[in-house]
Amino acid sequence: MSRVKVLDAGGDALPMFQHQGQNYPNYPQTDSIVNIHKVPIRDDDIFICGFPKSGTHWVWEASRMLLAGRLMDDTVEKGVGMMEYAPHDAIQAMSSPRLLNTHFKLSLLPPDIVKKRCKIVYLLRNPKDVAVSYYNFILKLPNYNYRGKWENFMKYHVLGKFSYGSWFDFVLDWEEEKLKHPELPVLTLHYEDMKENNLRELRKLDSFLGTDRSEGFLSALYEHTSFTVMEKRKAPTTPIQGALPGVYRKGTVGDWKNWFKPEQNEWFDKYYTDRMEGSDLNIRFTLPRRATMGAST
Ligand code: PPS
Repeated sequence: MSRVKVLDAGGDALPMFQHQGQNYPNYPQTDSIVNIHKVPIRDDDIFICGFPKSGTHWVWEASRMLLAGRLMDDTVEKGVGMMEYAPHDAIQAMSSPRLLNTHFKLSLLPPDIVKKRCKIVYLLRNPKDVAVSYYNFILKLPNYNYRGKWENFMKYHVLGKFSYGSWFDFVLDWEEEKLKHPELPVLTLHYEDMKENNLRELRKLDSFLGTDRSEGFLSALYEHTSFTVMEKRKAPTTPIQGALPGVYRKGTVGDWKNWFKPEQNEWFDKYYTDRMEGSDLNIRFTLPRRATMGAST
């Protein structure tokens, strides 16, 4: 394990932490990455899992309010329960039921999650928007000083050279693990479905978590977790309060069209077809026009 500089295709460096052949973010303390598989798991732990930039903040926010049964106005972010980031003694000190989150593959997480059949909310988002979101996020990270160009970032990101590796390896690993463990309670949510009709998706989340909130509460939650409200509410107030810059960026489906040049798109589509052959995942890269009724704005 070591701190490394990973170069993009144009030679611009990204600082990362390397562990067991995989790159991770360059967090100030990295014990939580190295020891993630050792976190003691409780029967009633709830997990939100997804590749970075799949909507984790959004779903974490909705889930914690469903569990609490009230809307919250604080600037607390999901980092408090992020297994590879938060100090593990802090995670140990959390009261039950704990709402934990991670960008790790299931196969690298504590085996007790599967043994104890913990509830998992699994998030998916189309990998073109994920790449765009990740690139813009990294550009804004103050300690990264990354100035690389999109065209030098995209392919390397897709090929898995940067933090958390490849979206393809991640989703295929999860698909395989879910098939291996059909007994696991997993709710799969797609970012695109949430953008299309988040009230519908919140109802699914409510039912999965067993929180059984009223329609009135769900409508209020829908407003309270809309992009515009969250972006405003979570604005950084001090260097340690609120969201990291760039977390709440655009919150749309299809922004990739503003970034992918035709030849990049062609390369990507071919790569996607090759890698996803045999996968049953249905990923939507765009939404039909006017398909965003009930969507968060
Ligand atoms: S992280 O840092 O990996 O945990 O990021 P993550 O939270 O998974 O994903 C960040 C993207 O989610 C968008 N986002 C939202 N979209 C719609 N509605 C709400 N409320 C919302 N909250 C966050 C956020 O803007 C990032 O996407 P982009 O495309 O960059 O805007």
